[in-house]
Parts: sequence; structure tokens; C-alpha cells
Amino acid sequence: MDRFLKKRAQEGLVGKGQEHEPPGGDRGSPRKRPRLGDPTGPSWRHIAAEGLDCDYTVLFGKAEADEILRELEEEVEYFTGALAKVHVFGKWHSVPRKQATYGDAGLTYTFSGLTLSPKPWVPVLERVRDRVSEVTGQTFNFVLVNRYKDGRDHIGEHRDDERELAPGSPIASVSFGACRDFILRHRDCRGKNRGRRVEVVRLQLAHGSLLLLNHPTNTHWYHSVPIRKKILAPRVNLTFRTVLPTKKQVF
Ligand SMILES: O=C(O)CCC(=O)C(=O)O
Repeated sequence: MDRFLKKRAQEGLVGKGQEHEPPGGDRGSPRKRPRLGDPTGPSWRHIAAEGLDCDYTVLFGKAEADEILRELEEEVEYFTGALAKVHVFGKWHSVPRKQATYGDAGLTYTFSGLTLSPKPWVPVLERVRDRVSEVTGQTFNFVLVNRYKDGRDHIGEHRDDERELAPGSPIASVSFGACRDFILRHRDCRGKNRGRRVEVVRLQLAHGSLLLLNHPTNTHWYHSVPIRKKILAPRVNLTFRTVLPTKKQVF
């Protein structure tokens, strides 16, 4: 995906300042949302702000989340070599976390300027994907796995707004392991040209949780998982996406 290029190019430029952000809870407009579908299903919290629409729930209890984390640690194969590096201002740096992609056969996406196919689904990823589909009614054909070995690993501010995603489709972010801060910042409040004040939205993504980033959140808001040096435990995050099928080229 093009985004990977953009996101990776931003790394090293972000994260540091965010360390100084005070910790806190949600600053959106949390409200209970009726359970989707099955009345015995999870209870949802809706987070809303200008152009921001997210839903949060704890989808897996501790025992199941522990088991899934163990399987993820055994089964996921992460990028190595050039795919685990980022080129910023003429220098190569290691990506400050590990990444892998899995998905349906036949899909392709752009990563570091290369056209790649995701690895075929493995059972633990199918299990989480199917549970997310069950509670949301959405289907997903691709997942990006990010592994943070501890609180020094992080992801800089970016939007998941790449052209390869199906327009208007939600992104389902499922987290296992250490609870980490997830910061959302409105696009008008970034950089030198920030035009106005829109309050930052700070979430904490717990072990076994699901955060749905609904349209148009990724149009208006950037998100990040900043450095938190006191966190020593690993975290694995899965973002399930709907990628458009690759157009066949006709010569
Ligand atoms: O680890 C997370 O919670 C965020 C991952 C993320 O931002 C992404 O996959 O685009």
C-alpha cells in the first residue's frame, strides 16, 4: 500500500513529541452503543468527534486473548531485510516494530515501492477475523500485523487512507498484549500550518480489544501509538481491512 511508504517516511519525525502528551482516557464523546446483532454479544462504546466515528469493545476475555497472543507469537512470520527498513532523508533505519501482511489469494499491495502479495491466512488470524466479522457484520480480506516488542516500539502519526482500500470501508483494529495509548489527532491541528484547535482523542487499547475506525475517521484524523518507555511487555495489533482486488492489466 502507498500508505506504508508515506507512514514509513514519517517515522523518526514523530513519536518523540508525543511522549510528552499527558496520559488520559477518551476525550471523544463516549456513549453506549446498542449491541450490534446478537443481544448476547459484546457491549460497545461509541467514540465520536468532528469527522471521527469509532466503536470500541473488549471482544476476547483474558483466557482467550492470552491463547490467541500465544498462537500469534508462534505463527506470524514478520518481514525481514529491506522490508523491515525505512528510508528517511537519504538514510536507512529499522522500522520501530515488526510487520507482516496476510490476506486472500490474488490480492496485491504496494509496500516500500514493491508490489507484494500477502501471505495466505493462518488459523489464528482467521479465528480473529471471523469473530470480528460475526460481531460487526463486515468482511475483511487483508490484515496488517504490527508487533511492538515493548514500549519503545511505536508507530508514527499517519492515516490509513490509501487508494487500495475499498472506499468507505471500516478498519478493524484488534490488540493483544500490553495495553497501549492510541492517539487520534485532527488533520487541521498538525504541523506548521495548524489552523485551529480540535481536541486530541486519546484511547487505551486493552488486551483482547477491538476498535472499529469507521468512515470518515481516516479522512480527517491521523493516529499513532507513541513511545511509552515504561511498558516492557510485547503487543501484537491486527488491522483488518478490505482491499480492492487488483485490476488486471490488458495489453
Ligand atoms: O498498533 C496499532 O494500534 C495501530 C496500527 C496502525 O496504525 C496501522 O496498522 O495502521
